[in-house]
Formats: sequence, structure tokens, C-alpha cells
Amino acid sequence: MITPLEKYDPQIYELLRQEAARQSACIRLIPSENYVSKAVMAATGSCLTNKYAEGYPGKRYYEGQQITDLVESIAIERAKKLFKVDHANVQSHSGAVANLAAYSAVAAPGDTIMGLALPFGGHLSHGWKVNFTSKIFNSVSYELDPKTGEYDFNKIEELAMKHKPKVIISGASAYPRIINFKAFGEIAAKVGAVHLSDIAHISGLVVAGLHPSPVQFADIVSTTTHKTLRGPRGGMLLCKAALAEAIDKAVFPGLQGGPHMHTISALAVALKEADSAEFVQYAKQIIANAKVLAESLMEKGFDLFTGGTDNHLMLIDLRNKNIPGKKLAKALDRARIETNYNTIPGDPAKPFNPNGLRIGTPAITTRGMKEEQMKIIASLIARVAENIDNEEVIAQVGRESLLLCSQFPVPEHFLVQK
Ligand code: DSN
Repeated sequence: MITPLEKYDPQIYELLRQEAARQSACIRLIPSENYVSKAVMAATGSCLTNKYAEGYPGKRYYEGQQITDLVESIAIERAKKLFKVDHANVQSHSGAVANLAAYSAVAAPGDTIMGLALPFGGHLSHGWKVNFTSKIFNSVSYELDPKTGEYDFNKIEELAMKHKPKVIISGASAYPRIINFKAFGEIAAKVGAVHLSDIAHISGLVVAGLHPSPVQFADIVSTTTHKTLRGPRGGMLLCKAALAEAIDKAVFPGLQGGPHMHTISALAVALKEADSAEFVQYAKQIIANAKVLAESLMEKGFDLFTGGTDNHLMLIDLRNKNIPGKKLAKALDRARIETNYNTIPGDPAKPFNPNGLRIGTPAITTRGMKEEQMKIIASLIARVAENIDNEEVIAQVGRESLLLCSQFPVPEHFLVQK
């Protein structure tokens, strides 16, 4: 597939080659990123990108759906089996769209939705003030207890009783601990709200049985497909049978036109991969790696929010180091260690210049790195932090990161040859 690209558009070809090389030659610790398999990549780049398929299997608005109907039905059935749900909609172009579709399926403009505040690890699409979801709906945000870093269910219930939201959202983008979905379900039931659980970050851990599933306690579950789940970029909605029609209508024709059939075919492949013993092993290793990375960082004097992690990610509170998150993230990037700066719950600083750093282990686990490499990575991070203004040391750490990467090659499809 690369030869015609190289021939026709050497400029884009060269940039893709450089990006492949970059992804190969750096330690990627952004917890929402991963490396997909060669099979997922092949389906993503397939002829299905040429096809419009507005509607759903068996009821489309264009002809020529002999294959697309089969592909989408397979993706749906695999999602239903894997997540143990009555219904799956695999058409959302992203997690944010999936969330918006979920709200619009069960709430009207002006109704109240209630989600975790962005600076506490919530997602923009959970009704944060700069997001469109807060313009359409009346948005109320709950926070974590800044002392323990845990959910304060008494406070969440109090807020829910006061505002009587139509939708309560559980789930987060930067929460390092197990989420008690049952407690959210009980509060939602008490106030007559729909419980939407956004498991974008942890869906790979959920299907592997390593994080409790929200399915039993939530009316709707949303997820992205490309984080721990390790599929193509996209979103998915899972729900009970009673909400199936409303969810499908909300996605199409409510919010989207044609589904991205190439992505849906790749999602089907990823769901097949996730339904395997190898995937469970990968998910176990993600958590084992995160625990060792967290412990090693704490041994080096880093302050971790909640004192560690139960899942794939951790939040470093840099206030004791006196280094702004952005400054460290940029220095680490120069040392071939890719992270993202992030707010720490209760952080007085703005999201664009916060005091925290968010890191996670899915991508490095896919490369085959294990506990031993986590200790090395923790010391590389510590050396950069201790020498934040010393470019010579940062360059040396970069060489060591490169060496580590060379010992754990990225699945070969990433290495676009020149
Ligand atoms: N942008 C994603 C993340 O990095 O967590 C959330 O959608």
C-alpha cells in the first residue's frame, strides 16, 4: 500500500515515514495511546473507505451493501459478546460523539447532565464548560475529594438530589483507581437519572476482566475503541435492549451521516483480538507494568496522586519537585519519552499549565516491555526531572531511551520502509 503513496505523494509519504520512526524510537507513555496490530491497520486502510452505508445492517439508504451489512453485523455481535450487552452501536466516529449521542438519546436540550469536572479527570464531553455539551444541556460537575483523590459518593448523591439530573456520567480520563460503578448506578436510580458510564480509558481492562464492568449498573456504556482496547480510532455505545432504538437513532440520523465502514471493519478485527487469552495477558501486563512504574517513581521521590494506581495510568503531582507539568513533559519529549501534562485534582493551576503529568503503560506493554523496563523508565524520567535545565543530560537520556526502544521493536507494520 505504501508504494503508490510514495510514488504519488512523496511529501506525505516522507512525513508518515518520519512519524513511524518517531513512534518507534520513543517511549510512548500517553495512557490513551497504543500501537494497533497489523491486522487492524490493514482493515483500516481497506477498500471500505470507498463505501457509504448510511443506516444500519438490513436498512440502508444506499445500494451495494452486500458486504458492509455483514461486516457491521460481525462487529456488533463481537461487541455484544465481549462486553456482555444486549445491544451495540459501532458507528460513532469518536468517544465524544458517542457521549453526545447517548445524551441526546435520553435527554432533551436544557435537561441537566452531571459528570466529573475536567480538572478532576473528567472528559470535555462530560459537560465541561468549554464543550458544546454544556451549551445544549444544563451541566453540573461533581469533583473528587482532593484529599483522598477518591469519589465522594455522599457529595455526588447530594448534588444529584439537588439538581435531579437526567443523566449521571461515571468514568474518567485521568483516574488511576477502580471506579465503583455500582455506587453511581444506585445514585442514578435514586434520582431517576440515566446512568451513562464512559469507559474509554479502561475498556480493554474491562473486557479482560481486570476492572469491574459497569454493564450491570449502567443504562448506557460508551467507549472509544483505540485506547486499552487497542482498536482503530472511533467510538462505541453499548446498552440494554430497551434503549437500543433510541441509541441507534441518536447516532444516525441524529448526529452522524455515513459510518466509517473501514473503521468498523477494523473494530471487528480488534474485538476478535480482544476476545483471546493473549489479550488478557497483555491487559494483565499493562496493570503489572503500571504498578511497578508507579512504585519506582515514588521511590525516586515523585508524589503520585492517590499514592499509586490500580489500572493503566498514574498522575504525578509535581508540586514537590517545583517543576511545571508542561516544562517536564517537553523536556521528556526531547529525551524521547512521550507523556502529557495534566491537572491534578484540586490543582489551582490552569489546564494549559498544570502541575501534573499523566503517564500510562498500554503502548509500551504492546511493545513487550515488562517490569524490569519500568524501573529503567522511572529512572530515565527522574534524571530528566533532576536535570530539567541541563540539555546535555536530557540528550544522554534520549540516547538511552532510544537504546531501550531498539530492544523492543514496534510491531513491524509500523516500520514504513524507504
Ligand atoms: N483525549 C483522550 C485522553 O487522552 O484521555 C480522552 O478522550
